[in-house]
Amino acid sequence: MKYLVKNMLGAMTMLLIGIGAPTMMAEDGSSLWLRMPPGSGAEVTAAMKSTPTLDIAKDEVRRYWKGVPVTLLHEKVGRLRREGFSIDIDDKGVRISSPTDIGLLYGVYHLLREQPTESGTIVENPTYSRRILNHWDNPDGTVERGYAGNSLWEWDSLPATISSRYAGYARANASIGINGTVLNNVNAKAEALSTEYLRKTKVLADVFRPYGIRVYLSINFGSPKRLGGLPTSDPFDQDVKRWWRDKAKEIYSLIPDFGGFLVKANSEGTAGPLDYGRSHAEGANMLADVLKPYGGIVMWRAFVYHPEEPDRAKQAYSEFKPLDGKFRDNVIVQVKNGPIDFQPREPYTPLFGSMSATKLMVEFQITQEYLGHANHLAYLAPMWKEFFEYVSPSSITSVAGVANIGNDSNWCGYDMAQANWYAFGRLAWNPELSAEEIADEWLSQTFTPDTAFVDPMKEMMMQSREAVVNYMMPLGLHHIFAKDHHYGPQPWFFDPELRVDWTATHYHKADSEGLGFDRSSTGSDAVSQYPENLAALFDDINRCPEEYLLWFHHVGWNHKMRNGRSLWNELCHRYDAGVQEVRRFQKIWDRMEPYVDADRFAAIQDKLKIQARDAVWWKDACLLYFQQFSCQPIPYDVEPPVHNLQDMKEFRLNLGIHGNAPHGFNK
Ligand code: GCW
Repeated sequence: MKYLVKNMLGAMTMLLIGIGAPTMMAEDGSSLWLRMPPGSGAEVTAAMKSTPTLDIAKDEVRRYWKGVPVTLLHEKVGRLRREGFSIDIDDKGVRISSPTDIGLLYGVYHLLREQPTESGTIVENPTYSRRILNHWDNPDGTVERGYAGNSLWEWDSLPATISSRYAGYARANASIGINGTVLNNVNAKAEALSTEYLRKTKVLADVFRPYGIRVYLSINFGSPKRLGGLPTSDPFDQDVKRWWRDKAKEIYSLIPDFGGFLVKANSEGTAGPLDYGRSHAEGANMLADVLKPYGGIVMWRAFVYHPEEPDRAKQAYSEFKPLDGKFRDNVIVQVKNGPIDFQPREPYTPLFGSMSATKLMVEFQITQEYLGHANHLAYLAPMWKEFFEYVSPSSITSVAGVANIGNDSNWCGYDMAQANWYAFGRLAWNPELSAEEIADEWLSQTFTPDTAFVDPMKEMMMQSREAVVNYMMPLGLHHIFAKDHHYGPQPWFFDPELRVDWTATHYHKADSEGLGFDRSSTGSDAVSQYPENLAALFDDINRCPEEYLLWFHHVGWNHKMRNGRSLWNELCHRYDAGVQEVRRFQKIWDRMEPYVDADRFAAIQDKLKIQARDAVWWKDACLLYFQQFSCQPIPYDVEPPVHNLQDMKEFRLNLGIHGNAPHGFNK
């Protein structure tokens, strides 16, 4: 009887929830960090004529601001730049001033984020005028290195159908100051520039414009030939130039504020000016001249490497440094933060600081191609801050980040990965912000401002990237990933049929003597590409920062580390520390249950479980493999392997859709 009553009550509750309580809907992470509680319908006035951007700004205030009346003003106060704003608050009202509508919208988002209560003045200017997401999205809906489902852009149903997520995407970006988006993969299909696709692109640009977001496209340098049917794509050919000029005219007639082109040329098999005996600068300048009359720019990537060059880390510098000063002023050379490829840790690319007559922008990777996809917690702000410790923010002109966004309901495939999208935007706005401050902001907005939650979570986020480095490739190891999917370990990977710089053994060079890639002055001499003081530091095995040791040196197994351990023992301890850290993260998260909704709590708990399992997999695979060369025992105080090497070699990742890492790996 009791049982029946209980069940009836249950059924009635379900009914009530179903009818009257939409707030009980499952928490799917789709609101990102934009979870402001409803405002008090505050009064908001704008001294100027309505525009779509101002309407959004006013609407956000009305819906989410709980305070004194707000006035929006077009005004160039003090040192305000185009997108900058100032906020003056006293007990009678808030006054947001900016020379532009978008500056006012940024001011509103700042107000809502900070919820300031005391009187005072805030002045904000973005450090960079271009803060751009790079999507590696393909026209067929797949996303290269994307782990959050398919592309957000529904090309098949555009231009007729406009998904509500387009505006949601634009709003999220505007709230953190991102003002540009490259819609398609740098491995670009020529069809991206077809009239059919440009019409679709125009619709996206129209949705994004009120949020201050400009659209850019990646182009295939071979488009005149592939799309235009010309016999060549030689940048010096008159018909080719005319083709590009006509294309630019078509683009700007549809999208008057089109941002420009992103180009991956002569890299990993893409077409480029070198195919015709022209230089990167000559190719880039031809496009720059075409876009110049419209105010467009060319972002030309420096991600190049050739099979003939024995050290891939030296390539971008060797190829681009001689071109310093040869690019038009509307060309920006886009350089990855590290000289190889978005590894968990790399020293910075030495091109930064050495091309004073060329505009440079940094390319960060927000999507975690090499840091556990959308399965591992790796808060990337500390990594990007590390870059800025070596590269002065003022030596670059703009910032790009490879997006981690897809059509998953939580946008990023992992609630915690949303922090990296957020952090990218905030750092692109102001690289001086600390990684802690950003984590604090994100946690408070995304979950709860309760310090009992924010403090331990912030500490965990701050340690998370280092944990990944430790269980994947500590002490400067790099690129020992499984071929293609870049998820699991495969330090033994070697294929004589493949170019050597696509194999793992090439990067770690383990042998009976030791481990690491010798880039010192007696090795590949990559050190010489750095400024003198750093070159000397990196070159000296006893002074080289230990986090870069195996990047720059081939180090003996018994080499004494600064803490007194041998290299082998230290390696074992680092792998172990990575694993133990993830277990600690699991415990921290478990204690957060009271502060978080049940759905996100369970989702993050699941992901941490996967990460803990993967960390052991990495540790066992790498230590057992390297042990064959060191011929030394794993120290007693390091957790012994639970796998054996042969099994690990036979395991294969069962890759899910579009190369997404699954939740398990199969034989
Ligand atoms: O990191 C490598 C990736 C490729 C990518 C390339 C690039 C878009 O593995 O998937 O291609 O870099 O940055 O061009």
